[in-house]
Amino acid sequence: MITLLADVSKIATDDYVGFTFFVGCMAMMAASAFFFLSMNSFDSKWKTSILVSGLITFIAAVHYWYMRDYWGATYDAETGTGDSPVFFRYVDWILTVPLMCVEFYLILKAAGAKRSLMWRLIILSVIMLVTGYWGEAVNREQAWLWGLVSGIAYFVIVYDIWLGKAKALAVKAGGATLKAHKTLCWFVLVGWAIYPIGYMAGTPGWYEGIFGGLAMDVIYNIGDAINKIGFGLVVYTLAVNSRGDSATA
Ligand SMILES: *C/C=C(C)/C=C/C=C(C)/C=C/C1=C(C)CCCC1(C)C
Repeated sequence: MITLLADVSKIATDDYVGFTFFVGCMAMMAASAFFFLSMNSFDSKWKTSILVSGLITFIAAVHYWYMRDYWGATYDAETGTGDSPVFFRYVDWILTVPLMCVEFYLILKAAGAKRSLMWRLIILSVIMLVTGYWGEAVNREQAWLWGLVSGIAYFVIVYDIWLGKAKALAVKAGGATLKAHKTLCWFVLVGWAIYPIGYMAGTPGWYEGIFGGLAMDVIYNIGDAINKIGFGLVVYTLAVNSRGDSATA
């Protein structure tokens, strides 16, 4: 018992990064179980969407497991700091954010969404993340420039779903799909905007005076919990609300 406990890395009571990694990991696991177990109660039209929701939180749960460990292993109790698991963070995002783009495509497929719409969003999200990684991990002296390029890709995504083709398809679909699309759009506009704040808190630049005192990883962890679990729940709600539609159709 005592040797077992000795192997468990402790989390200091004021280590908010470690705490949010730990809670984030549990929340992602619980959400995955929820999505996977409820999947089969929907007809095939929605099954894939719920599966993708579960995959997003599951991939995050595995990465949070590693990130929690990485932070714990590098944590220095005296200074109250550790190393940010930048690599695991971006591997997680590069897998899960494109899957969120797939979700947009899946809910709009019935209204006639084409694969090209999905690939456009995926490519934009990859540009957004690769340039973000470059600024955060490789070329930190010019983090502001990479962040700007990343931000432009982000705004094109926002434009596409709010005002572009995706919007037109959602209007065409109407009903529960339009409502769900709108909610997902708000997640991307407001929920995703949390990440650039984390980025500015964790990289050097003119913005240091504004965001420099904040803990980048806490901001990212809050963003992930809201966006990954929240996004999945919107899709789940859409599937539940559409049950009646298919029964009467
Ligand atoms: C589950 C993970 C999600 C939804 C991650 C989303 C990440 C972003 C929207 C990141 C955006 C960034 C910018 C817009 C500029 C600065 C660099 C990034 C990569 C933090």
